[in-house]
Amino acid sequence: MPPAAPSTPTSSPDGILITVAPTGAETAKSDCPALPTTLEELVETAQSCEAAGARMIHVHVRDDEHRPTLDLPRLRDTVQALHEATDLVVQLSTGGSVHDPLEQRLQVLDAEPDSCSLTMGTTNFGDDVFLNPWPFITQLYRQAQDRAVVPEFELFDLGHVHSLRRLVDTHGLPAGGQVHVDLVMGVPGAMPGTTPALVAAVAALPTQVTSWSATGIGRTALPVALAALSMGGHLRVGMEDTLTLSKGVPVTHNHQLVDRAVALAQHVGRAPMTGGDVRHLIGAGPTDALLDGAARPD
Ligand code: KMH
Ligand code: ZN
Repeated sequence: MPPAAPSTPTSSPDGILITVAPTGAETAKSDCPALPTTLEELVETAQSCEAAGARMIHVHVRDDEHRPTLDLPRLRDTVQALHEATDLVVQLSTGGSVHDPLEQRLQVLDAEPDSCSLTMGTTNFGDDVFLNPWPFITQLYRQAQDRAVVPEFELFDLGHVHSLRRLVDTHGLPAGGQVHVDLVMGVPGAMPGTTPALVAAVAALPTQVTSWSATGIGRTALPVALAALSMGGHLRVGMEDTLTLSKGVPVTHNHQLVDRAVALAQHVGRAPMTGGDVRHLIGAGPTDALLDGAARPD
């Protein structure tokens, strides 16, 4: 099968990459029992979301008390379990929670994920500050290049878009040669989840960007998804970002958000990409399972 054409900021690809972010670090299990926080719940979620059309999973890990953790053995076990149970591209969060120290966030790559998130600047995050100083960004980026882990650049603000340009101009392309970004919109304190903000951010993307997705937090999830689809973007959905399907209707399983994204994409003639095409799109190498020819068919 030929590799998928990358979706540049101006093209409208036939396929869609749907990433699921099922857990996050900000919601308490006690407030939302449907949140997948155990390894068993996460694996079941990954399998259902893959069956629904997701091809990448953005992972935050929780401890036995359901609190966010960057414990390395737990991260390793999670990556391994997800690779064994699915063909999803496994992306570990290096953002962690707003309370995680930078040193621990730098160790995430030791768990050998396919991909890692990499936020391109500090941002206000509700009442908190999500800290991403430039030396941290560059150290994490160089590490990802050295270890052939494909970064997904998380852009919460227009300034982050310009920082990405600075990073790639200074330090070159990521492993795999592709530049995939996710525009995270609607965080209180960062760029709003609106069509004009998305248009401005996409217009400012550096030329090195080969694909982009968008995520709307909370009630901006649907407007951002519709705007992104109309502009040829890919989508990230999941309970990390939104806990309701509509006003007063809670999400009870992440696959509902994937189902909705697939249905919306179908309206504009776009079907979920194959796992192989997604790996070409973002420059991620095949998993061991794919190399062995042991993977499930796309
Ligand atoms: N939990 C947020 C503070 C990421 O995963 O890289 C950061 C976040 C971004 O979720
Ligand atoms: Zn995250």
